[in-house]
Amino acid sequence: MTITITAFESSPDRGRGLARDMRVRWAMEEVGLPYEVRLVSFTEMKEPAFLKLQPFGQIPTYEEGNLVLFESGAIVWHIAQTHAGLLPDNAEGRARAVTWMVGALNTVEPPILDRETAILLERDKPWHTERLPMLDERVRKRLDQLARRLGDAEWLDGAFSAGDLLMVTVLRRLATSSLLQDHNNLLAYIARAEARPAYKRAFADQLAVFTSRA
Ligand SMILES: N[C@@H](CCC(=O)N[C@@H](CS)C(=O)NCC(=O)O)C(=O)O
Repeated sequence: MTITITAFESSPDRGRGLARDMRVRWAMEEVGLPYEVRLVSFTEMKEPAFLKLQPFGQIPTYEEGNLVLFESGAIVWHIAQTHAGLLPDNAEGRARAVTWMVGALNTVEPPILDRETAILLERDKPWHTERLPMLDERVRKRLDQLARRLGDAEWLDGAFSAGDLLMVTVLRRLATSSLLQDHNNLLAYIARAEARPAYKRAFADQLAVFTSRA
């Protein structure tokens, strides 16, 4: 059955792989599933036909026959649950991997997104320069905690899992900031993930959308 996901027709990140279709593409590549991509414009994403797939008017979506999913974390979880390669075989290991998936999206990503939103959309506010150090500090705190837990390990809990996949996509949002520089183990963790053949294929595919239109 054909699986179709959606991605930006014109990605605001200019192909740096920060849009959330990257998570889904990477998961599909890790488990070796073929998929098609339907590119959507910002206008289309807010129209009724798209809102039937994704009530918030955002990418990515996932269609597999009658099954329609949204939320990148839920999509990655579905892929990981239905195909080997992204979750451990044993129940406890799977539960721990899911814990890291939720931790990435629920605990580490929010302060990173708050900071990103402030930089992108709130520069003209009178309180912007006062607020930014506080937002930086919140991100720093999470990075310190994560770096301490990761230590010298290769991945967060044993073998590479969907938890690492989501965590790395979250951390990559900080690539243009200096916040990761204090943590060589996090930088090495991201580099290890980016060296995976599945990551490289997914990255190249999302970049091709941008370069083919540039
Ligand atoms: N929590 C959602 C967030 C989806 C999201 O924010 N998508 C962005 C692209 S990465 C988007 O479509 N932004 C356009 C918009 O919100 O109008 C998920 O993980 O799928």
